[in-house]
Amino acid sequence: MRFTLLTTLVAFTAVACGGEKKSAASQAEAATPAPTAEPAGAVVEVKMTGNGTSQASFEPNKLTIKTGTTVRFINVSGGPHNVAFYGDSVPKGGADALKKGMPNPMGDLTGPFLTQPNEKYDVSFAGAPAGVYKGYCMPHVALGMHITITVQ
Ligand SMILES: [Cu+2]
Repeated sequence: MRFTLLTTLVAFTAVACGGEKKSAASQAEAATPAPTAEPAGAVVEVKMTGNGTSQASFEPNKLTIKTGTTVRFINVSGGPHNVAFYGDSVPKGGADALKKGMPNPMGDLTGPFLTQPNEKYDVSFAGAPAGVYKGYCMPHVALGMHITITVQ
């Protein structure tokens, strides 16, 4: 005996759940402007340059600083530029220090794009453990726009 069991019971249960309401108030916090006060410690300037097509670099692209120094990145030419650090390159505790020292991040250890001429971005190395911090510029990483910061 053969039984042909035909159970094509397709149940489309369209459950309309309208219970997720997100408050718009939480988005207002992101618009807080960065403080313009000068940093307390030493400031070292790094220029971000480029010709808009084939060349882009940090100048200098290697520097040695002391813990507590602020590195000021300046958009000189060929922007937009930014500075981001490789999380797996920094010494232990370095990522936590950078998270505090990098205002308005776009992502993990990733500074915002600088689009205006002479726009500046300060990265504070306050509390940063000694070691080597390797960074790059997101728009120009393919052009080799890297930086190595050694904290002593
Ligand atoms: Cu760049």
